[in-house]
Amino acid sequence: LEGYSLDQREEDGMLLVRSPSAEPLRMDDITLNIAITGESGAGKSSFVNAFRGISDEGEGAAPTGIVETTSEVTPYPHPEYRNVTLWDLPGINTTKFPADKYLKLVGFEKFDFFIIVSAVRFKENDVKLAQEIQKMKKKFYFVRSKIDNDINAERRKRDFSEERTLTKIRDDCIQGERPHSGAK
Ligand SMILES: Nc1nc2c(ncn2[C@@H]2O[C@H](COP(=O)(O)OP(=O)(O)O)[C@@H](O)[C@H]2O)c(=O)[nH]1
Ligand SMILES: [Mg+2]
Repeated sequence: LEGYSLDQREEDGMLLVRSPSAEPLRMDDITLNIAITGESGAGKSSFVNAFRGISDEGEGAAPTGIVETTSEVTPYPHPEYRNVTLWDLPGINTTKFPADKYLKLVGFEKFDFFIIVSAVRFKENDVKLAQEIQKMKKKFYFVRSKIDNDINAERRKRDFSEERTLTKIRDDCIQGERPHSGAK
């Protein structure tokens, strides 16, 4: 948001977005529907819970687990920003939701943008989905999950460096996002 400024109102902590010229825009007048997507087991539901600041066992938490737990599109309101809703989507590689029909089946129109979660790199299914999202003139962000597992696995190596491991993971994700790579 170039030229815009953010102000926090003292009385209630509400964020006000001030456009360069016009009246301030109240953050709670804008509804945001964020779709959380990715392969089954990637950590979508865990991400939803983390984003909402609740534990996986907390009241109203999105169910998480080692088997696919989400077969419906489920809304989770943000506890603080009432206008923000996170939508926990089904895994993209499940037979019930083949990649080419996925966006239609989940009702993509209602989402403002997508967050694609992956526990590895930006894989074939993610690339396909990202392309479909772009075709629908929507935006996506990529979130790499389970970094803690990778760090722990690498830690055993003699020349271990957390910094280097993180850089490697980051580069690998960026590489996967480029067209023609990874999308065989
Ligand atoms: N170590 C670790 N485990 C995670 C992370 N995110 C998710 N998991 C675990 O991975 C499994 C699948 O997560 P879930 O959120 O249910 O994946 P979903 O199928 O994409 O919704 C669960 O056992 C989670 O506890 C993470 O960042 N680190
Ligand atoms: Mg899930």
